[in-house]
Amino acid sequence: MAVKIALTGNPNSGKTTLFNALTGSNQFVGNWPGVTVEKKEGKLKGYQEVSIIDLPGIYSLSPYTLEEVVSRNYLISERPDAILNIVDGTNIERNLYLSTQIMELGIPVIMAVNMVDVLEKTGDVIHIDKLAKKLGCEVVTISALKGKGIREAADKAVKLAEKKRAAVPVHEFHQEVEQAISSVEDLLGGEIPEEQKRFFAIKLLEKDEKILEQMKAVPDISKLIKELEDRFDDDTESIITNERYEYISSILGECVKKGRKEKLTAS
Ligand code: BGO
Repeated sequence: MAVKIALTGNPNSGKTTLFNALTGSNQFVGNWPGVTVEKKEGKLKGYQEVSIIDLPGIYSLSPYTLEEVVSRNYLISERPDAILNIVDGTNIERNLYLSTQIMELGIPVIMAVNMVDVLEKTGDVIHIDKLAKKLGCEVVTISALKGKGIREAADKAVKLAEKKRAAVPVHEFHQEVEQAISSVEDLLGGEIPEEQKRFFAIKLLEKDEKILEQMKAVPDISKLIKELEDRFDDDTESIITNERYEYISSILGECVKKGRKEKLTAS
């Protein structure tokens, strides 16, 4: 049976380097339908039936740029069998912002912390076991440039895709935000698959207009939004963003130890 694995990550996280290493010359390059954003797909070396889709590099699943729209629509509508989320280990704080959102899509996720060769030089240490626990997904380290760990990462992504067990986010927002999320989930009809309900509920609370446009039946959640905004004295989009950053800080505090050596550039 054909398996699709999507590569996601921030721009400059090493996605292209990893994609090229995993697929070799077995690539098809074109454009995503209707837009001039490059679409790259390839067969995973060593597997007959596994395709890797290199999604455009993005910082968030709140779609402001064309790249974010393309990546998000693919993840919501096409539903790859697994996501290989590549993270620049030298810039982990910024990269984790996207990762926390990817965990909410109800798709199996494996995280590959890239640039481990640079981390070895700077002396920074990322405790991947702790990171895996804090995020709720498997985490591996790789150097896409040196080819280190990439085979193992790909093999694990294939296994995950075959198991079809969606990532279960361990992150919980503030209790009152969680209550609002679950109230919105209850209002979502059968149009939204069960495993995507959390993602849609969060996006509705964030007043994400593109999600509203994509839904046939939109529940009225204005009262829930107003209650949260009054309680936190902030708009819901900021409440959720702030909570993500708090969560990321707690992850960094526990999982990342900065080395003493000067940070080197990726080369
Ligand atoms: C340049 N280790 C190191 N050290 N570098 C890496 C690794 C790794 O594991 N993986 C990727 N890079 P992309 P996106 C460059 O191009 O794959 C480097 O945007 C340069 N170019 O080589 O393009 C990779 O697809 C001149 O670096 O990322 C590339 O996600 C000087 O990270 C950069 C220094 O990788 C981005 C680097 C002319």
